[in-house]
Amino acid sequence: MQSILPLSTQPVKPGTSTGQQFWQSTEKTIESYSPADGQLIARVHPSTRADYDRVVETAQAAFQEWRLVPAPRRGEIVRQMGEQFRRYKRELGTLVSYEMGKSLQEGLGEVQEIIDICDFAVGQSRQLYGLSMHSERPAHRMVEQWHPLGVVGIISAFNFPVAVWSWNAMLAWVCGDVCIWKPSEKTPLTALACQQIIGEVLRNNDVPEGVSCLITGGRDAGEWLARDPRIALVSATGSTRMGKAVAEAVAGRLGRSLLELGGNNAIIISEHADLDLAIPAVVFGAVGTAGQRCTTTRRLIVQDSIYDDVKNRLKSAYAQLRIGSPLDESFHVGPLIDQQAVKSYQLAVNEIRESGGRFIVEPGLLEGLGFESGCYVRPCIAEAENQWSVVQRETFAPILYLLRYSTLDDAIRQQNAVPQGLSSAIFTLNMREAERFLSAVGSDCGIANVNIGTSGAEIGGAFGGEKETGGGRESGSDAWKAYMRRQTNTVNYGTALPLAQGITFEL
Ligand code: UN1
Repeated sequence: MQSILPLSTQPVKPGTSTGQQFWQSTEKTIESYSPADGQLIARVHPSTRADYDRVVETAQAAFQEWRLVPAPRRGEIVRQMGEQFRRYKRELGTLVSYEMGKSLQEGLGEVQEIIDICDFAVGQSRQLYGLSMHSERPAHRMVEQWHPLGVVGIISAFNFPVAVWSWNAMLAWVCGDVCIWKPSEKTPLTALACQQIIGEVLRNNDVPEGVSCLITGGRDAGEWLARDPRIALVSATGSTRMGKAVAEAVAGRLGRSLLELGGNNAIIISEHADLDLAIPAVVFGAVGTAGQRCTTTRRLIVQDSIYDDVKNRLKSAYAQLRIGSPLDESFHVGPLIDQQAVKSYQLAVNEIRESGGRFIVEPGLLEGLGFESGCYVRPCIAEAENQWSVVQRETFAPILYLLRYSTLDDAIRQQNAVPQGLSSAIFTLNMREAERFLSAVGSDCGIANVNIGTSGAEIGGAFGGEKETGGGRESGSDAWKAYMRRQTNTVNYGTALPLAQGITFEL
């Protein structure tokens, strides 16, 4: 494990990844506890405002050079980073699992997402295409080109402590931008490990100091990025509340933001579904990462005629779930991130009961040997109604709401009747139903799947959602465009000066 972490018995100081340390010491430290066993695993210095300003200046200076490096060469450096992440997959995946609490499988899967986006970004580095247009004027040429944007601020959440950073950073780098990363204060150590892993590549390639920067801290540090006109793009992942604050601050200075916020994702199970596919998809979607993915399945909308069958199958599937240490691969479900998350789970459970909800799989807090951190809760299922306020909100915990429908249009209406719009899915073997769900009158989400669940998206597609999910798109498809500025060029290579729109102007 030590090989991916700075060797020090002192609280770790963040900085730029090539090693420069210009951090002021503060008495205060951020403490990272593992929800797996409740142990304090590191103390990290939070950045001061003065640290932050130094970082931004260093990043700005690095940008002056980095934007001149040919994009395929930037891609080559990202390729080498991908190799490093392949080399350290197990160590980093284990640290993700230990610091964040997701299962080792999912921790390794998260590092695999980094490797995948590195590969994607390498290809993208040779495909930063602009269009060419035919000018309406003779002897004129019109094209558009894409230029690097500047300093990109990345605010990431605890639940995907490293992958979401990489979707942003790898693309931003091939696009010629430089990055300042503010990881969640709940998972600072995995972020420091990533900086350490790529530091070697940056040093070996003489990449300017400041292409990859890290600041640590809570809300304050996020606000510095959001309010700072030197930050060309703020890409933020987290709660809708946080996203609204970032969006307001960035919009107030007419900056750019890319938001990936809460989800309230539903799966529709039609009477034409293959339940052998649907049930495991629902269970993985609802309890994977202990219900703390933004793509977690929170609502299940089941057709009346198969409702009881689905309910019974879910009960027996949940009875087989094994809850325990995320590092032990024989368990399906690990802990929540901290005791504050446990409180939100308990509050939601109480509210479900007060609203008249009936649990078909009971909630609960696990105690005793192996559960000393106090963060392990039972995944539960409640029969509920879509309009209840508890159902309308995203509770980051393994709580699944069971809803029912009679007609497909009613199912789609319920699926869309929440403030969030990230991920959605239908299980059906009926082609008409599937296509209707994907049509303009179907799901209103950024992600809509057929016969697979709501979570576990591949990096190749654009990732993000509508409404309170924030509208941003990250990772695949043409998400790279958010990290560049578009310039339209019209060149006159003739001997006359014809004006557009047929206007004549003679002197
Ligand atoms: C998140 O929870 O913020 O689709 C990201 C998924 C993962 C990413 C989730 N690939 O579930």
